Amino acid sequence: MRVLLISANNEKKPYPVAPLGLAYLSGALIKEGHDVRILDLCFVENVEIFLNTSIGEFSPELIGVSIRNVDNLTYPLSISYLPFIKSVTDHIKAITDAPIVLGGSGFSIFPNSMLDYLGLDLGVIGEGEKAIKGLAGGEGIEVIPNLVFREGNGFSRNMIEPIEDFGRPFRGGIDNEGYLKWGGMGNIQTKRGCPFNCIYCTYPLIDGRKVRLREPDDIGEEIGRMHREYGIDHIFFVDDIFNYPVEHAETICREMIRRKINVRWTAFCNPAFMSPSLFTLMKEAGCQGIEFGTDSLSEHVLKNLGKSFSPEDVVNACESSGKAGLGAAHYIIFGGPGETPETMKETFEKLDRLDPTAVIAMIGIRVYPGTTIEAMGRGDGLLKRGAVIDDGKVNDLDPFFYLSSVEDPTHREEDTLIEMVREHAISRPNWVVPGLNIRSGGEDFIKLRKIGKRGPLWDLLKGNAQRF
Ligand code: B12
Ligand code: SF4
Repeated sequence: MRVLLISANNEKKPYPVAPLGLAYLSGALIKEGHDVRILDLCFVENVEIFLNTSIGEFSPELIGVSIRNVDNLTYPLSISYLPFIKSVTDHIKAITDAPIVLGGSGFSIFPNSMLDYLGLDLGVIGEGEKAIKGLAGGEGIEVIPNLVFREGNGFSRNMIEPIEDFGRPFRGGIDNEGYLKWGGMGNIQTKRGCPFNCIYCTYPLIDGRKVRLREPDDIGEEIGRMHREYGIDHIFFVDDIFNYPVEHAETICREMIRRKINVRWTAFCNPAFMSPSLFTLMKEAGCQGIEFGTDSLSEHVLKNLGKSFSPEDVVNACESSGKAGLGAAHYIIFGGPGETPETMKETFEKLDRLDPTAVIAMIGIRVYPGTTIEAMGRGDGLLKRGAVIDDGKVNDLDPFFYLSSVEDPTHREEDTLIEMVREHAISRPNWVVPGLNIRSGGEDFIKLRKIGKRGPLWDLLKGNAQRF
């Protein structure tokens, strides 16, 4: 069957991200003998003309649309990507009768609301390989795993089946050169699933709770090929947590060292699972810097967020990365349950002492359906609305943020927290606050990309803050 896979993501910050999910689907479909093409809208200027020409030439029998980002998770500067995505699916509907199936991480968080908003009938929740093969192979809708479809006035969902062997992505349909040119990093996955229960997180809902590991040898082979075949010399490990289980991460590093793979790389790590040998191995294997999902340095707030580590774990991880010669960026969330001026000051002071390469501070927590914080936020009346989607309804597609009332007699409740973050961040060159537009972009950002600076820009922050 002729299957057209469309990536509807055109966000280029912090850098453009190649549609790895579609590369996985392509790999699975090609193996079954299907004729597959990827249409990536990331660098396209006139989307309608591009869709007309590509759909006209290929005459697809099935169209899959990948929805990665729904909004930018940022408050108060909240952006929704949905109006653009709707313009894409509306146009596809207008020019072809081929069935359309939605999928992707963004779609999987809100399947029913998204199908309603886009006026479509069929989608896949979570991992898409089995489902897309089933649809392309003509299997009946009721037996295909992970499917959600319109039935009567509502939707039906089939069982979610975790995939044990998720195969290899086929990258030949992606404009790898374009991504490199615009500063992107090649993306690679070493596992799927996260077993933890942080109260706001969607990752276990998207990837499942069961951790499934890939063979380190296979990962080394894939990185080698990405480098040889496409010149990819910067990569991002897209795993929810790269260093869990820690032995797996260590073996991957050893494999990269053994193969003498010359790429620079970055990954999300959990401060609790860093071993002394992992820091050294990561450095030797080409790691440029670690992104820690630190969230807070207050014991009280970390506990309320359901985190699996303590402030001491963060301090140790940060100090050890420095000693190993690795950069470290800490993602911090202000305004979670139990946040007060005192817990904020505790986080500020500890971060000042640690002085990491970068601190990326978010204000408020984007509330997603199916997470623990959703129920808490509605109960506490602490939800603030971000970007407004103009569809005449308020539902979970509208970005809502949990923001604790941090009280202070001289400010309005909401302003206190924002002002405290602004005052602290503005004078610290290693702080980025996307929600307040503090060092999160600018002209120099674009210039650096144009002259070929790849990978994260946070590693340039120290000593260069005036550029951002
Ligand atoms: C790694 C990651 C990043 C890295 C990417 C690095 C890189 N070079 O790739 C970085 C840190 C740069 C990043 C940035 C952002 N990210 Co991010 N990121 C992730 C993460 C953890 C993994 C994504 C991934 O690659 N997964 C692996 C691939 C193989 O899986 P997949 O794409 O989901 O595809 C599978 C299925 O979804 C499905 N599928 C996919 N497409 C389709 C299509 C069809 C038709 C079908 C049937 C199935 C299907 O099948 C695939 C194979 O099983 C996810 C969370 C998560 N666990 O998914 C968030 C996530 C995708 N990010 C998110 C967001 C919002 C962002 C940012 C906008 C944040 C910001 N303000 O900067 C930016 C946008 C960047 C951009 N240019 O688009 C959100 C998106 C949802 C939402 N809330 O809008 C997620 C889901 C996190 C969340 N909070 O819930 N991100
Ligand atoms: S925040 Fe990290 S550890 Fe917690 S559930 Fe999400 S992916 Fe897992």
